[in-house]
Amino acid sequence: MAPLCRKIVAMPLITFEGSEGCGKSTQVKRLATRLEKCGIEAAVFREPGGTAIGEAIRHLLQHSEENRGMTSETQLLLFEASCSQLVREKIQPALQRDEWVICDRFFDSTTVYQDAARQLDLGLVENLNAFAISNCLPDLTFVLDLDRATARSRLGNRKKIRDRMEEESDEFHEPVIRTYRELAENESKRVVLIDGRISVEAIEQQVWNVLTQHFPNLGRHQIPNIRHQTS
Ligand code: ATM
Repeated sequence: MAPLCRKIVAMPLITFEGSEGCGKSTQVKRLATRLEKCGIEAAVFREPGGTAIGEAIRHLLQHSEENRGMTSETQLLLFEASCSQLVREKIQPALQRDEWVICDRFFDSTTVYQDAARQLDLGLVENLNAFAISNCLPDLTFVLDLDRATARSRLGNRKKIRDRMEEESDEFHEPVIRTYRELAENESKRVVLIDGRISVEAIEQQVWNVLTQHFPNLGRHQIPNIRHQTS
């Protein structure tokens, strides 16, 4: 496997991961708001997506009717294409401008979904991931861990139209949940597992606690990328 490289720039790249219905998008928004209250403007992106090309790829993958027959191999390459565009067009420039970056899914999703769930070769997926993310290995990744039964009941209550991937069976989603847990065990310095069954507020607080441990000056208005401070 090609080595995953650390960023050269000092600004944090934070990613959120988890199986469907786990509440990660809510936490992405809450973290961005909380950082803003500390005077930190974070750039927020999602994967797949985040760029015009990435959003077009997202549509191809999730909704476009004529693509129902898309193979797992094609899906993998499209996810990698979206990621590589996002990294070069948005994430690297944002970090270089001294902005914090938060991403709703990133390359760990590709490892988990394309290898564990779609059963593509892990070595191949890891090599493509390394190529796509270049030097942008996240500083911290929060995985919201949610069992399938709870996710199913949450999703049942949502009004949103379900996309093609959300229509996958439990047999598809179970390895996703399991592999995220393994990832957190194997990469415990970077990947933090949080119980997705607790309240939205409690999850937000846990995320914040971890973040302030990692970045001790956070909230004390001393870190270099604080914007718009008047006093
Ligand atoms: P969100 O709706 O959470 O953004 O996820 C999009 C779907 O794309 C999600 N499917 N489900 N369920 C996970 C999937 N996905 C991959 O399969 N590989 C990837 O690399 C990424 C980023 C997402």
